[in-house]
Amino acid sequence: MMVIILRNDIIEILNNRKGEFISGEELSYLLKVSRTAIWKHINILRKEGYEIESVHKKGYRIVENYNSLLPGELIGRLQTQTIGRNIIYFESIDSTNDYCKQKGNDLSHGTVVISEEQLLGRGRLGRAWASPKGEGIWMSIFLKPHIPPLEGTKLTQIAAAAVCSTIRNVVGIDTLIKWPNDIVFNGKKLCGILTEMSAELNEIHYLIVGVGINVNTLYFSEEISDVATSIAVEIGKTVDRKTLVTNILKVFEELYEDFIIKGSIKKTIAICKEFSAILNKKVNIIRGNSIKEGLVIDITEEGNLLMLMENGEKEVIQSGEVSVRGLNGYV
Ligand code: BTX
Repeated sequence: MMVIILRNDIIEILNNRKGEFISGEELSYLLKVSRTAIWKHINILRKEGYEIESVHKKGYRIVENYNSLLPGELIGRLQTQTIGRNIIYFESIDSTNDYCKQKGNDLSHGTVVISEEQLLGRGRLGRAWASPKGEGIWMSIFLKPHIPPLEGTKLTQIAAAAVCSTIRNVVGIDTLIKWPNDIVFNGKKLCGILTEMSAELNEIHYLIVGVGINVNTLYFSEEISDVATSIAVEIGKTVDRKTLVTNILKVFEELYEDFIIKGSIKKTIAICKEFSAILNKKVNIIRGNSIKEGLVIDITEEGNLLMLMENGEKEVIQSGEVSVRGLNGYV
């Protein structure tokens, strides 16, 4: 652990004085370790993906890595207390949610696992989630909330509210939330959320909120090109993923604390309603082989859908196993 802290400190110093060379001697003085130790850790940081120049008699200088989500690039911009204060980064992994599951309680609350690509990214019900290298945000937030397991689905609503409002604020496009777990724009999917948990009947061991956002992807495979879009496709230019990640985590933490500490999900539900893609619309509710049509009349304080069904009866729909489709296509 100490060595990781030391490497984070090296990155912080180099980042704070970007463009400047800092001698090995100064780093060794500031961090109270030998120059050889500094040199050793600089080499490890390079292997992790940081671009650090070294020039004889001048020292070390970090090269801005605009395209990466390396922890050292994120930590300095984070404005959270706990969420994302520990970031585990991969260039490539099967699935960030699976990594969290494998590590389970070894991870600390608030840890964020992030990867440049996922080889086996997953959606709900065993569906695949395309996660091409460097093009999106593929991350999992690991949490240990003291709430009843049935309340766990509210974390999906919190994440959806955080992602949707952040994209609106940072990028300026009118994204909408397609209950329960997608963020859409122009009827296509920009982001999907997969919440999974390990729990007993009345206690959550841990909960994983997986968030996949298509940020700079320009081409989608044929299978998903009808349903998928990205921020870059929609606005015609690439977007800095770091700004998005750090802002999403900030809003997520605010809404999460409202829920866990103050016991209030009101703000989250208000966002989910304000930016809902399906409120006051007719949709099909698909559960296995059954399809039912109805009008969405509310999103309840519990985060469920209140529907007026074709037979005139009102029905509360919980997220779990249902898919929601617009009558003419995806939304
Ligand atoms: P979902 O089941 O609602 O959506 C999956 C469906 O979305 C697929 O069947 C396909 O049609 C479509 N799809 C696949 N890839 C994409 C994409 N990149 N963009 C838009 N549509 C797509 C949504 O599940 C939940 C996705 C969560 C992904 C995150 S990424 C980090 C974490 N790790 C992991 O393995 N999953 C989560």
